[in-house]
Amino acid sequence: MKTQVAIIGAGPAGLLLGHVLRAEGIDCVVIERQTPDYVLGRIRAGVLEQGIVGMMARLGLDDRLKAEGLPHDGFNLADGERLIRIDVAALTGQQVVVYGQTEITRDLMDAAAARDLEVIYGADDVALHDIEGDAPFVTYVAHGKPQRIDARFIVGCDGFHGPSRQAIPASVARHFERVYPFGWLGILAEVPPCNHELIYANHERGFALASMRSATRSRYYIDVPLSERIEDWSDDRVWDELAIRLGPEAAARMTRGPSIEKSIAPLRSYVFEPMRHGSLLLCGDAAHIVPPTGAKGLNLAASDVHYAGEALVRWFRAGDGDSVADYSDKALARVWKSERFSWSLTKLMHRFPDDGPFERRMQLAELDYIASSVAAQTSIAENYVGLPV
Ligand code: RFL
Ligand code: PHB
Repeated sequence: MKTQVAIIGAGPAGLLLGHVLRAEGIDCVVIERQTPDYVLGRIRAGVLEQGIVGMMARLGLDDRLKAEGLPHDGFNLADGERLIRIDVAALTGQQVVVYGQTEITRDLMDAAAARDLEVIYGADDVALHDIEGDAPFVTYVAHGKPQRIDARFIVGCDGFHGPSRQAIPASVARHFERVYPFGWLGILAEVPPCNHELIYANHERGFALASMRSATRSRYYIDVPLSERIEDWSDDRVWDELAIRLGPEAAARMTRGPSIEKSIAPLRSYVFEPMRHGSLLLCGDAAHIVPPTGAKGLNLAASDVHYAGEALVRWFRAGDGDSVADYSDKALARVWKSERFSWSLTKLMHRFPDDGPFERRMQLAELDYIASSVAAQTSIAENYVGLPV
């Protein structure tokens, strides 16, 4: 098979890029290892910046997002005693939208056939070849048979564990990484949220986040040591811990219920440079990971897709090679700022095993400063709604 752009991975980054390119009349094929149900079974992000909301609108794929997404004017930081509200709308003139990554992925998936976007699911042994030349190709195995797709560009949207990043030679690769000594235990339940806006809490006993998917579905997280096993966390134990960490006010309004999903995700900050090598571009988690504090991962994947889409459209329309050459620097400038925000909010809101009373006082002093300073709140708010693309 021959195409203009071969996209590896049908997560949100790969599907969004596929739609962006098809809307411009560029041929592309998306190659995914898993089945559609498996991809939709991964419960992840929940908070959308205006950037991805605008992209879905420009594609004409935002009917459900407009109907079901929950616009939020602010969110709260809690220090164990009080809620510090960050009035995002008043401070920036913008909102964020609470709408699950699963729903975005479903919207993109459902529209693929009608937009003539081909997505191949169940592709095994995906491998990239000749990425340094101008005729790269992808091989994979489908139903036991070897397959090959020739393309002008390959875009790796295959997440942190995919093969695309590995295809870039070690001689040009640079890795920047911080692994955190805890993970987030997440629980999804068919119960109304305890608060109409998100609460990120830093309690003596650790971090907690109250989030939601709808008026009847809640998403909560607590941080746990990496040594914890999910089997040791009954639903009751999770609810008890949430009630303590979120504080009495939220606990009084918290409705408990059986978990629909419960899992522990490790936290990591990671950046790979460069994000382009030869005819291969990387987008999303394939190139970088942020800890989920601040809700930047999916949004960063969308801004990469914006830059990559723009560069590829210029290349195919006008033969403009500079835009592809500049992709990595342009994307990385935004990536590093999101990395900084996610890392600083993670440091502010979590207890690290080596922290003593001094570090605790530093966190409380910073939270107190934020509570009293419009300048500090503005800085947090403008990062939370998303820096300009
Ligand atoms: P994905 O979603 O990992 O998709 C990659 C796709 O590539 C496929 N793949 C392959 N396909 C072919 N061949 C191979 N060999 C392949 N290997 C992998 C995979 O099957 C998959 O379908 O990456 P993408 O598209 O870059 O999207 C990134 C986002 O998923 C991620 O950044 C966010 O989920 C992060 N994140 C959050 N981001 C936000 O913006 N807001 C949030 O509120 C938020 N909350 C979160 C999060 C991530 C979390 N976890 C579990 C890490 C909360 C959590 C708990
Ligand atoms: C979520 O609802 O899953 C969520 C919300 C905010 C975050 C991370 C995850 O920072």
